[in-house]
Amino acid sequence: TPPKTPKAPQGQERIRLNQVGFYPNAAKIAVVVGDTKEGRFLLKTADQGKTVFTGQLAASQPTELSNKPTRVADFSQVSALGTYVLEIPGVGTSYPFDIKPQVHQAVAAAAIKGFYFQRTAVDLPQKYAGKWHRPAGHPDDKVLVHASAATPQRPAGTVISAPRGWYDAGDYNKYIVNSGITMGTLLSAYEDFPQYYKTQQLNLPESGNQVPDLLDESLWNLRWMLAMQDPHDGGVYHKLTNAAFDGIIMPDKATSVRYVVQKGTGAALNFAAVMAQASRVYKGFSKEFPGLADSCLTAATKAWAWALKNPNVVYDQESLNKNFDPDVSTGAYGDKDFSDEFIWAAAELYTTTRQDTYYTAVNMLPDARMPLPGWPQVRLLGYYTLLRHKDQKGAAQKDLPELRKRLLQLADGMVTGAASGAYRTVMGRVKEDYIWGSSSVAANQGIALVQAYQLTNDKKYLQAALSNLDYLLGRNAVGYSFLTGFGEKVTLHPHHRPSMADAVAEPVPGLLSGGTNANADKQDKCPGYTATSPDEMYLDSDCSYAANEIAINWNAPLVYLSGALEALQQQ
Ligand code: 9MR
Repeated sequence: TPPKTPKAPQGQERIRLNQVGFYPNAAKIAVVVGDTKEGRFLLKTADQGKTVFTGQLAASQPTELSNKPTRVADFSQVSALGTYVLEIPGVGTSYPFDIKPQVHQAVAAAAIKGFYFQRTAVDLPQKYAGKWHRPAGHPDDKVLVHASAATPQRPAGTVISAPRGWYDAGDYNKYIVNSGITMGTLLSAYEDFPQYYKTQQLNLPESGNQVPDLLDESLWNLRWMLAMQDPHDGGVYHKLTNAAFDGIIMPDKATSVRYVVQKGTGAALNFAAVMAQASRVYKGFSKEFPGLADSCLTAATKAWAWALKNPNVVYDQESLNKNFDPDVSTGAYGDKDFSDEFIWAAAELYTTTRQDTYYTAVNMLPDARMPLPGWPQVRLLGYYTLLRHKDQKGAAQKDLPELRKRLLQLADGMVTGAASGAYRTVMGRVKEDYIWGSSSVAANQGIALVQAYQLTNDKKYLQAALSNLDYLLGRNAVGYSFLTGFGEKVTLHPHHRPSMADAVAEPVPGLLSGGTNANADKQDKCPGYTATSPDEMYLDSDCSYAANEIAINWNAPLVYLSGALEALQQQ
């Protein structure tokens, strides 16, 4: 039974900080929530309690959404390496944290390894998966074409094979739209920081080949995506799914019939964008993967052609269920506006092929908005790609100054916000940030800031990006680190079937909880929410699927943000 009255956070719970730690030469901030006297704070070594620094708590404004008093402990000037705690007389002592170079190296690695744990169709042996080893689930080598996807060449009930790929989230289905932004983000991490990823070691089965582990892992999903295209017409199935969600069982115990369902414009364009980018990226590894880059490009152009012919095929699960059997009740990812998917796919195809026709086929700058990326909104993925390849001659050149200006405006707004917010983070000052999967909002804001840094070399953007990694690892209104395996007050009970059904106490590591969600209590109705404001609507319970699920499109921007900060910190 849930507690009736919310317990006021005590002692160390009131001290909000990145529970992993800080780079020696970067900002180091903790925020104390609740009434606190002005006064000293002490930085002490964690093992011996030796005081290495004394500072004054600074007055700050109340938290934006819950109106709680705060004070700030800024110990940025400390750069001596070590493991420390922060002691605040009258409040308590913080969780321990490190000050050291490469302090987020393990975070960056675990965030990608998290994808390995989501692999379908393969055993995860102990050698790579440690105590979370498990037998293969969902081989997906005998998948039925659902009635909604029937064609003369592939009538309903046709058996196709589409193995591999990652489980989308806490459920066991595979969705093309959500794989789109996920793969785009991971491949972009590689395109922006190839040197960093060439040295990263993840202990994957493929580790040791000549390919960066990030690209080995991404290939697991890329190969599945390729199988989701109907070779007869170039269209792409929206998802590969059960009719209904599996129960809370291990993958190998989940053996319901699997379907590919209706083709759609969203799936085709996400697919085209990913395949075009993958063609560019994997071309560098044609010795290891002969023919792959060409296959990807062919697949991309076919999906693009399908989308031009079918520019507005929405995936509408309700009407699908009215017209076809069996009913499908799994995740919908039912976007209705494809203008941004057209922009993204055009940008990737143009960049890979250097053909202007892709660029000029689409209204690339329909308005001045710069919407933060999320699964239904991928416009900025296209803009990032155009700016990343800004030296490429062609039709985009005339627009680049404008795109650069807009991106820097977006980033400048974030920098200003971080400086003035109660938690000194970009994330979380307005309730609109606390959507389903808000952790990905924080991470995607961070990516926008890293892009701005790449264009300008201005460190203020990097600092603001780092503030959002601090948010994800504990400096937030609920004081949680949302990354399983990292921190002391950390997500322990994600809505994630393997973590719930296995016999291991700890959840699978390296998975990012969706995090605080203003409407989670109404959406999942899990008992136990005590929040009175949007920034506090989080519950570390495995029934809170609206605030505590994990998902590939949330892990991917964490991969990018943590990897980028690590890569750039080393420079
Ligand atoms: O991330 C999705 C979020 O934006 C939607 O509001 C929500 C409800 O439709 O669905 C989320 O995606 C879920 C998907 O539908 C099924 N797999 C789990 C995903 C994360 O919760």
